[in-house]
Amino acid sequence: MGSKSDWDVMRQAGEVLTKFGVDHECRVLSAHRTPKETAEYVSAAEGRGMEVIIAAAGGAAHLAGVCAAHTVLPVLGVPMESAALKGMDSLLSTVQMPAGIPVGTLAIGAPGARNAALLAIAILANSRPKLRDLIRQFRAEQSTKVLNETLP
Ligand code: RP5
Repeated sequence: MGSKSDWDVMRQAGEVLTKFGVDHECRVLSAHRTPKETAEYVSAAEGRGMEVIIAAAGGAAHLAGVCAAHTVLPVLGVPMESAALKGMDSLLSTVQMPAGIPVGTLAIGAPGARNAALLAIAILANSRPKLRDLIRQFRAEQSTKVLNETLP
């Protein structure tokens, strides 16, 4: 994520990955404030065995695009909600990538954080049948919870 101020939201992505037993690491790296370190980290990711990168940033949110420019791993972008423009700035600057360098952009804020983790898990599940079973189990539990809702 681009700033520690993103952590309260992005910790939810980590919680989902942990729930599914997916190894991951969380770092603060900024496209603007630490451009060299960001490029180095992402360039080394594939060699370190990483398979998916989730990049979250707010405002002029260039982090996911910069990550995607430095790796051929799938990059999932999470636009953080911003004070000034409620995350519309983050959304547009994450999603509007030029053809040739894709970023899979999720929803603004917490739903995007959680779904980025779930989408990363779905990507990993292509080669891990046990993870796919866990996704099915998660969906079934989610459906049951909705169907059992009671209203006052
Ligand atoms: C972005 O600027 C970060 O991803 C964060 O969402 C936003 C504000 O950062 P701080 O000023 O709170 O560090 O780079």
